[in-house]
Amino acid sequence: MCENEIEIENYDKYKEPSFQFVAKIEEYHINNLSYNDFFDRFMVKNIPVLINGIADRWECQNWIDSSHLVNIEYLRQKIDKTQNVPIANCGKVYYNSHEKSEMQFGAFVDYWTNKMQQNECDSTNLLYLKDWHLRRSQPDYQFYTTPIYFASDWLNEYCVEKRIDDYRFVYMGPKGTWTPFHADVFSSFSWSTNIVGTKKWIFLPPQEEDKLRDNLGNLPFDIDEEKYQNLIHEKNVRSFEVIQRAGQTVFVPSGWHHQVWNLEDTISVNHNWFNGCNIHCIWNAIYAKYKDVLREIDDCKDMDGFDEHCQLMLKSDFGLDFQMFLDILECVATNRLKILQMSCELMLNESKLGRKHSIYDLMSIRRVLEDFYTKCILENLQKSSQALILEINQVLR
Ligand SMILES: O=C(O)CCC(=O)C(=O)O
Ligand SMILES: [Fe+2]
Repeated sequence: MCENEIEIENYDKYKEPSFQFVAKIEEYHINNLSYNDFFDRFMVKNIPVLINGIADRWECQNWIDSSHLVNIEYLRQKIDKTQNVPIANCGKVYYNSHEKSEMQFGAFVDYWTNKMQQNECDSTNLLYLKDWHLRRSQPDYQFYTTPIYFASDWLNEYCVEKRIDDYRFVYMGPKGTWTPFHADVFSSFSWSTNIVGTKKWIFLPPQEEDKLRDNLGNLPFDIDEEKYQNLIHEKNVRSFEVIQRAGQTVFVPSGWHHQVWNLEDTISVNHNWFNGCNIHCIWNAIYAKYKDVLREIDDCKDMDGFDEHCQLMLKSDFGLDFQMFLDILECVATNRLKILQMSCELMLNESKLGRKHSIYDLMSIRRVLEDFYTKCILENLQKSSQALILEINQVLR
């Protein structure tokens, strides 16, 4: 196996998705955690882990000054100040998130500099620059590389190949900024590396969040509120606290709800992503959302084009519809089939995807396609999924 190969030792042992109860969140250094170990102990089992040493050689180490604080001057030099960036106001609620707006990066940096200079910490209406596509907006500025553990990333593989919006972000927030209680988009994984500063995370394993729902089924916005802290106690809600310091990376598994606070001025790099280990979670989440749409517009089910209309609603509510889900699987499967059939190499960032990993990926795609085929009532998509299953069968058998 070459040094930069993303490879697993065995694919047969992962025939069915497996989950495991966790007692605590473990911590590793990259020198003691191979790709296969990460895959086997955390990614397949959908368990969080804290990893040290990932960012040691990243260019964005320059974003830290000699006092271990944010190096604002360096940011001003490197980053285009006129670009518009997404801003959340942590003091204002809009539906189930913070109120969003945009401002120029230069104006945000001025705001942050003023905040740092104030002795009195006024924590009302704090502004948080989040979900910022800096990598895409300044592609020549290579401030980090995707860690090998997270390189099997079908979402960004597809988005980059098709040149559509990716899910690679930077977060910058003054001390006191925070992200409300949520699970990630599409039920995807995320990873987050702290460049500078400290974050506090509270994690709930999947389904534990149900104990916090109100009569209408709504989840809390802020689990710090006294009533939720009491509920967590009374209902014995399992939760884990993780303190993430500069240089540490958190792996956030699928469907684990979490809330996050910046305990200091903090900058992180985050990706949302999925792959063969959690593709069934993505499909289950799309399908559940589709069922919600069906229930919502049940009274129109006899109208012409009802199925297409459901898909439109799914795309606008959830961000993914059946067609796009199948497109992603087709794109990823085609890349893996080329590796196995034509001995092509597939480079994912700087790492080569191994043969056994490619087989594992195709097995996961086939498993989810079989379910897709039985549940999808759109004839053209049924046909395409069946054709892809046959193509995979020819190579895997
Ligand atoms: O750092 C934050 O404020 C939120 C990060 C997050 O929710 C994630 O990476 O999934
Ligand atoms: Fe998240």
